[in-house]
Amino acid sequence: MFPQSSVNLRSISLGIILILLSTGFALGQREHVHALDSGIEVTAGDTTLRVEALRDDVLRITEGRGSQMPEASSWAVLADALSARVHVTADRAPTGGGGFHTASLAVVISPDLRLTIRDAAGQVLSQDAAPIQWQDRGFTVAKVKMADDHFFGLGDKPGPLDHAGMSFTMWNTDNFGWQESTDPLYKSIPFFIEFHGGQATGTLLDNTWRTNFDFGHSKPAEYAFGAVGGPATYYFWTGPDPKKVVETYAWLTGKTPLPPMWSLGFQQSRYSYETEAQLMTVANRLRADHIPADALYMDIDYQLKNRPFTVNPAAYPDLRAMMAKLKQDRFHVVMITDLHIANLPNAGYMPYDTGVAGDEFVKMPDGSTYTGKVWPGPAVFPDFTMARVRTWWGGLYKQFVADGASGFWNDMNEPAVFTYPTKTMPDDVQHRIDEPGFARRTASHLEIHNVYGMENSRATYDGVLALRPDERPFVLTRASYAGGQRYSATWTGDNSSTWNHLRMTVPQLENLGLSGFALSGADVGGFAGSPSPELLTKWIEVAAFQPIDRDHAAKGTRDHEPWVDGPQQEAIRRRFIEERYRLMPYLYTVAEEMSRTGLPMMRPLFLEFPHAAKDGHPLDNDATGEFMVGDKLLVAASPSPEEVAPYEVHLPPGEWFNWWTGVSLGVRQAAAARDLELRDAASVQKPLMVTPKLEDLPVYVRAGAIVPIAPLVQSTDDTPQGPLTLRIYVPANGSGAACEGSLYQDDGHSFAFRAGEYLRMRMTCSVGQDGALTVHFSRPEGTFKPWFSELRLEVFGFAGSKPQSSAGVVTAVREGVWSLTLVRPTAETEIVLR
Ligand code: NBV
Repeated sequence: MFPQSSVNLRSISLGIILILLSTGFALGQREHVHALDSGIEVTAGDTTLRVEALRDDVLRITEGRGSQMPEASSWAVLADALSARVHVTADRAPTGGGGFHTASLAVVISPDLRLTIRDAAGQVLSQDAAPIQWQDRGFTVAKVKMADDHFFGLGDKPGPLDHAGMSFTMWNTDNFGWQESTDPLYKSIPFFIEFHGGQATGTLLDNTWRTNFDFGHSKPAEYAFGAVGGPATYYFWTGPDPKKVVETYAWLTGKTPLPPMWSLGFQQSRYSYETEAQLMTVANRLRADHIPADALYMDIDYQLKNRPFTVNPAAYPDLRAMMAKLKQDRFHVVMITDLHIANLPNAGYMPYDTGVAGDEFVKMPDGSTYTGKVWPGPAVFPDFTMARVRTWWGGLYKQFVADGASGFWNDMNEPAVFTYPTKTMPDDVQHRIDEPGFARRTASHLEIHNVYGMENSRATYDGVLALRPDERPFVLTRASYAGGQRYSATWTGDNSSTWNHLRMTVPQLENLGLSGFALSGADVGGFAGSPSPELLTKWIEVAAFQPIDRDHAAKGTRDHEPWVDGPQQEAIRRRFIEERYRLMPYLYTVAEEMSRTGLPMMRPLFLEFPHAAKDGHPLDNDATGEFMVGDKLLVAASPSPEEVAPYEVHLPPGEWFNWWTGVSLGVRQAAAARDLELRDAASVQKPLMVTPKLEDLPVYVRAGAIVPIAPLVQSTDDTPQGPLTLRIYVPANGSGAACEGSLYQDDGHSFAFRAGEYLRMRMTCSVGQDGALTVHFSRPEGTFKPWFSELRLEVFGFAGSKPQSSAGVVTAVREGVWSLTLVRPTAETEIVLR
């Protein structure tokens, strides 16, 4: 299977010495090869390259200069993954260097330390274009790039979904009013997916310093990544299925925990609802106008002089009483808590006083506490890379948690600093590290900057969890690093109220989802500027299908709430928010899958359909406004939402139903190659043409899908009245056709699900030779008793006329759609319609 022959580890030393003598000298350098039980280490010149197999399909690659190899520590990679190793089989490298293989990968290191990685079939997955280049304290790793290589991931980078031909920097930056070409932004997620011909690999450059990525921008036939300092350590793995790549990234860096269900509801925010009266007016209007909503946000103006963890009593006189009222009205309140603690000695300001007493703040090299100007004026900054500082920070939430706040919002944690020219702390600020796997030491801000925000959100998550151990915390962070999804949801920061920003939400949230941040949103309506009525309406429509649906606006902009612009606009907006709530059983089921597998809720098409196009290109490159919600729904927003001309909708091969009408579009073929000539050929599928309308958003559902929906509620805290509906989309291809779906439910807020208090139902259906439709329910899992006692099946695409069932009365909903209501199955059950 592999090109190299396998040999006993011990017997290769003589061969290697001979090879060393012949090739090492020829290259003017001497190599040393050490076969390791789980990999190999080769030294040539002043560089050592070590490749270790953590799993058959996952490699850890480290390069060191001189005798120094970086410490095996990580802020991103979980301890279990970090210490995982599998045994490998050493291979003789005929021209020197060395190699090994596992069941899925073969590694060859050339005498000059170029690394080549192949899959089990011998296909090259990754090949160094040159040996590592060391520069000053930094390095660059360059790989061979193929013309049809596509690149995804890298967190919140704006611009097209596919990063091919572009280059990026990672340095967490507060970029108010960022645009499509702005780089860097708030987060550093140095992970990317390389995709070609339907197959994918993953690479995580686990380096917290300023890093850079170049996907054929400077050299079309190379892609490269590097850093200005820190370890040359990266992980490489194969899918080859792109979903598997994302799941393996989650194995390395962790998953988004199951969020409280309310955080999937509609969220209303503004910078700022300045008084309790204002906030209550918004809450009351949402209810009076029957716009479903779950969360309200309190931005910085609730505080006294912008001091974190204070409340301005003139603005919010009785927080606890207000929260209690809102809770009764089924609202959850999220409070902002910035990390810059006002530098306020002798003023009775608790966060400062306890922080100084406990030595919690970062310092300058001379030992003085670092002070920078932010919202409260001069401020000091917690040293979040120390466990005990995070515990202290977490304790600051005690009062707000006791008052009844449901979630917390960590803003400005790049960290943003106003006065310093770099808009952040000086490079030489000292951070103390106290973290398993790391030597206890101080590190400069250059090393810690990119993880500072993640450690802030970690402190918040852990702190709130400790204060309320039975509730799932909800934390929203602006800055983060790889792995930050373990602690927090995120949003895309200060976007703008423009059509282009609405369009950009799709690729940006998709890339965030691929990069672990499966629970992400963009400010609905745009933060900076004021959206036109039409822009706000369209944005509310699209965001109704995105993971976090939060309407937010900057100071000084016009109102953004769904009711502004009059009843016609409001009616459209309400209809889409209502659809989100009807879909909540599906969304929550998808969220649970996310928490278990790491797969994002919002997915690019290539993740579900890697082989959709004949030439292997990702379908998303043709269909830039389209995204999947879970694996069943496809939302086809306009790729240029400001235009009135019809746009192309590219559906992946197979049969699709219109979600709104339930009508099948028929079976579609594999998509065209990007080549226009081929595209016009009769054998390939032409895209659908859709004429945009303000009140419509095309949504399609895959044939074979079973999608659970619920009766409308105004808050996820409400109990839906009536049966849960399962929409069943029977494929047209007759007998043997199958469908499947599942439903996950639990109490929506606690950890009781871990003790088995959940409900999981799996459903399948099939069409028999006689045309009968059998719906099969496997035995429900878990002990949770859901709100519904009845199930309503709604069957689309069933060919039979006037079907009947022994399970109950089948009625026509409308032409071609049948319904049947039955008692919720508590054991394995089969229902037949014929
Ligand atoms: O806290 C105020 C804002 C907040 O509304 C926004 O969402 C953050 O991204 N914050 C930035 C600070 C001021 C921005 C101008």
